[in-house]
Amino acid sequence: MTLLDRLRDAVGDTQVLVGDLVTGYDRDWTGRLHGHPLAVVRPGSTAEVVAILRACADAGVPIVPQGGNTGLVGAASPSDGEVVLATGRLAEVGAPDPVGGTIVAGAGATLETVRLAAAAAGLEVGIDLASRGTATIGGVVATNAGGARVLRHGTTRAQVLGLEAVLADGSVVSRLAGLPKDNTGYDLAQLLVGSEGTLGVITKVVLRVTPAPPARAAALVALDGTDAAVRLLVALRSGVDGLDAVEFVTAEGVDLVVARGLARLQFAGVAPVYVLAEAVGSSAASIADALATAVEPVEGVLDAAVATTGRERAGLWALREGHTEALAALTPVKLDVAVPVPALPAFVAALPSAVTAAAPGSRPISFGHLAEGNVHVNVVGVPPGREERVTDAVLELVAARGGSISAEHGVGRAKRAWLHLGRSAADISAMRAVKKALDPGGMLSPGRVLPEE
Ligand code: 2HG
Ligand code: ZN
Repeated sequence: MTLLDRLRDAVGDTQVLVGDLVTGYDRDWTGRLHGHPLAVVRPGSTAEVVAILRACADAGVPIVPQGGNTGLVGAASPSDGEVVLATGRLAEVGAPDPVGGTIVAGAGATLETVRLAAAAAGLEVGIDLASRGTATIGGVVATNAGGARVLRHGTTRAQVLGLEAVLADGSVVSRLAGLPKDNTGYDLAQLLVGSEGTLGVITKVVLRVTPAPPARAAALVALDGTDAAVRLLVALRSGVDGLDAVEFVTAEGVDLVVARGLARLQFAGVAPVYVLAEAVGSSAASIADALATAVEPVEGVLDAAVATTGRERAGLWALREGHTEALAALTPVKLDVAVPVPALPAFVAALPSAVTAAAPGSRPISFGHLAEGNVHVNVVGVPPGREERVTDAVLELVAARGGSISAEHGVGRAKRAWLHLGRSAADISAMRAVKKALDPGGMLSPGRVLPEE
C-alpha cells in the first residue's frame, strides 16, 4: 500500500489533497516561504491524526502541522516532499466553564471563534492578535503567540491549562482536566507550547477564561518620538489601573495604512510616533479620564484622542492592526524582535543606517507592542539576494542590546540560522536532546527552530 493510499484510508479520499489542490497550503501568508508538499491531509479527529503520523513514520515521510498558516516565520509551511497535516477540521469548541474558568477548543478552531464563544458567556480569553480570524488555537499555542494583550494576561503560555497532542510515534499525551494545580511530574503541555510543530501535533487545548471586564476605553496619542513614547508608557503604568495594551506605530506605517484605506487618522498633522493604549475597568468614562490624566503631563505629547465606544475603539485599533496587510504588497523582510524597553528608542533610531548599509535602498518600518519592547521591524525595498544581510544586521543590533531575535512569532524556518544569537550552545544542545528523545526519526517539522547540525 502506498503512503497516499494509507492516508486516504485514514481520513477518507476527499480529505487527502494532491496536485493543484495543495495551493494555499504550500506557502505561508507572506509568500516568501513555500515548498511542494507530497499531499495535504485534513484529519477530523485525534484518532485520524494518530493514523496519519503512523503512516508517515512507516513511509519515512516528514509531516508539518498547519493551522491558519499566518505565523510569518514559515514553521507551518511545507518544505518539498513533506505531508501537510492541516488542522482546520479539528475545530470543535466546547461550552466555556465559568466555574473552572476554562474553555476547551480543537486545534483548528480560530482564535476569533474561541473568543466569541467565551464572550457569549460573559468571559474573555486572554489572547488577542490582529490575525484572530485566521490564527488557529493549535498554531497560537504551538508558537506561544504574544499579541496585544500580554501586558495584562501574559503570553499564550499563561493561558494554557492543558492540552492533548499526538507525538511522532503516534502516542497521545493528554492533560485536559484544566486543573489550576497539577504537579504530577514533567509539564508536557508546557513543553509543547512554543515547540512550533517540532515535538508533537497539538489536537486540543484547555484555555483559561476570566470574567469579561465591564468596560474598556482607549487613547491614541501622537508623540514627538520614541523617547516620549517610553515616558508615556511609564506614566500609563503608574497612573492607569487595568492597563490592557500599549502599542506603538510610526508615521511611515500609518501613512501606508491610511493610503490603503484600512483606517483613518484623527489628527490634523502627522506625528513621528503614535501610542495606542487601552485599559479595562468599571466604566468607559472613568477609564477615559484616567487615560487622559496620565497622558496630559507627559513631555513630547503632541495630541491625543480618546475612544469610549466600541466603534471608536475599533477605529483606533484598525490603524494599528492594518499594518501587516498594508505592508504585504511591499513584501518586507519581517523581523519580530524584542529589546528591553529602555533600549527601544536607541534601537529604533539605529535601524535605518543598519539596514541601508546591509541593503542599499531599503528602509525599516517599525511598529509593535511597546509594553513588551516588541518591535516588528518590516524592512521594505530590500533587493533580491540581500535578505540575509538585512536579517543579520537587524538581529545583531537586537543581540547587542540584550534583546530577543524572536519575540512572539517564533523561529520557524526563517530564523533558525540565527538561533545562536538568542540561545547558548548549552541551550541548543538541550533543545536538540529533547527533540531527539521525542522525535528520534526527525518526522515532525524538520528544519524548523533548531539550526542545522
Ligand atoms: C502584529 O503585531 C503581528 O500585528 C504582525 O505580530 C506583525 O506584520 C508584522 O510584522
Ligand atoms: Zn505582533
